[in-house]
Amino acid sequence: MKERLEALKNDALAELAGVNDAQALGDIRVKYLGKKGALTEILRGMGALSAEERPVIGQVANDVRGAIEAVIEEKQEAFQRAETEKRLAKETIDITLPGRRLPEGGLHPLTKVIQDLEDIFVGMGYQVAEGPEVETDYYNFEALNLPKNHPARDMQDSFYITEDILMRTHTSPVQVRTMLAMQGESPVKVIVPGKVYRRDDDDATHSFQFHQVEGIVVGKNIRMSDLKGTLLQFVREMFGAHTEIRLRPSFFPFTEPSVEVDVTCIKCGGAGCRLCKQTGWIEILGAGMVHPNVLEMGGYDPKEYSGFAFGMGVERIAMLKYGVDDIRHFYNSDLSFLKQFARL
Ligand code: FA5
Repeated sequence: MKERLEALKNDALAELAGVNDAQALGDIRVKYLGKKGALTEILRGMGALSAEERPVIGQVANDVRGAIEAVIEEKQEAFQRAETEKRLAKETIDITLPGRRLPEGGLHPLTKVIQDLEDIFVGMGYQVAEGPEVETDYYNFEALNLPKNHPARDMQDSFYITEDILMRTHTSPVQVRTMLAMQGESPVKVIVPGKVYRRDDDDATHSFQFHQVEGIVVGKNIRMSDLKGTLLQFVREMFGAHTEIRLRPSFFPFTEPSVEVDVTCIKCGGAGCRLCKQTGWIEILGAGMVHPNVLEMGGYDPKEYSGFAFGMGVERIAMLKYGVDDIRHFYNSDLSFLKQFARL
């Protein structure tokens, strides 16, 4: 039996010497040491041995198993090492190559302008609020002193969802919403950025969906000069310290008096150019003193409180600030356009 075991060992080692892949190694392990392998087969005959012989043969069998296993293990490690080396050689990184720039995102110019606007007004003590884009006829028009069939409704044609629900045409509905939320507390000092919708021309300066920022201040002794000072401060922070403003009389049903506000032309500084149609001024927003009816609908007694409000088109501000000549650039998702703003 001892000879058979020695012979098995020699066979196994001879076979192992010629092996050069992991698969063949596994096969040899099964063939010689597996449950149905050659070694088990021989050891089945142990029962026939005498009590003295059994431990001796047992020892030999263990030695044979140990010797075969040692070679298998050694070979396995060698295969693994070779495999790792092959992989490392394949994955070698040339650290002398220049780095590859990862694609870098940036904020959309309209987002940037809205953030700038918020920073400026928060710096003046305003809070930032929001309102629904799907609005009731009441807040969008009636609470703003625009009863049904009022001719001024024609200035803001809208997309209706039902007779009484529409996509808001401006951010002004948040004026009364804000006043009601403040429940008579003062001062109210809020700006409201957001999307608005109009059935309007689709051209270089008009879109059916655009952004506005509304501002509303209500308190005691709020005057037109406060509105003017606030807007002057705003345009100087937005467009530069030398910017001037001009207030022209206008009409909005929800403010009285109402004004259109112009800034000195960003391009020519007021001298006159094509952008400002040789006037030196560019209109940027509508504003005025909150109409007494609107104050009342917001729960503020117009005999005690007064206020101002303004509403500007964000696209208009962005076009002026960045010299963009067509509003549609903002919506086309053209990366070569948008990338210019990524690092501003
Ligand atoms: C209003 O929407 C008033 N709610 C503003 C207001 C608020 C007045 C508070 C008084 C007090 P107007 O319709 O003029 O006003 O629009 C304001 C700005 O939105 C315009 O100056 C313009 O910059 C922008 N705007 C208007 N229509 C469009 C459009 N179709 N596409 C892009 N921007 C537009």
